[in-house]
Amino acid sequence: MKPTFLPLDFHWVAPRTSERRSHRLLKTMLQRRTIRTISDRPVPRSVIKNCLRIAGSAPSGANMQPWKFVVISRTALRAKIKEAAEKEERAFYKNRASAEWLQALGPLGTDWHKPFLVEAPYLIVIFAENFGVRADGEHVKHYYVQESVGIATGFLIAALHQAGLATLTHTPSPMGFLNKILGRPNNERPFLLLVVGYPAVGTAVPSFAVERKPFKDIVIW
Ligand code: IYR
Repeated sequence: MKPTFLPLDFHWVAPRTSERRSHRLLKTMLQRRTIRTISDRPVPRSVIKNCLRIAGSAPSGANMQPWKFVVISRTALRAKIKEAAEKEERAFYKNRASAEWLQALGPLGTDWHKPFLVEAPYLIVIFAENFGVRADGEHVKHYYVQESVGIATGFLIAALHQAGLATLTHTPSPMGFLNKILGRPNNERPFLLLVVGYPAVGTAVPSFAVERKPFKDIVIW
């Protein structure tokens, strides 16, 4: 297909303004924490919608946008997901995880209980489309699926945080049960389960995870 182009709508920002904005954003983003106790306080649907639009604006390989976001607020569905996730997690903590892995998780204080799956007002399951399926059933190749969906998920987490919500990136393993419960086709693979809401009263976070690596350890300039 012959490329066609549109003029870019770029919003120029003075260097001083860039500095100010990046600093403000840094302060906001450094306050983001993964939490594991989430209240049932309702979240405006419109906020979730706007954040999903932000996620869907992420760059992707050949602009294939190989993602699907399944938003779950229905209690019965959340209960089913909790039951299935806890079944996998029980096996994970009991048998599947290596001693080394369990040791790495020690400071997080996690176990197989996942009450947040029914307590949080929203679960968002992010699916990666390994390939696309056209209306006529033809398959469409997707490129850099992991990278693209990872970027979109990063956008989503950052957007929800800036909108004043808290998240938990939950990865029950394996996650195949999500296709079944949510009726998703086999070109879609569960990528991540994002739990969204407000922190429950008294939420605490593991002290070790507050630490971020020093700049010099993460950047080679
Ligand atoms: N999926 C399990 C275990 C787990 C694994 C990692 I890596 C974490 O950073 C946190 C938890 C669970 O959700 O408990």
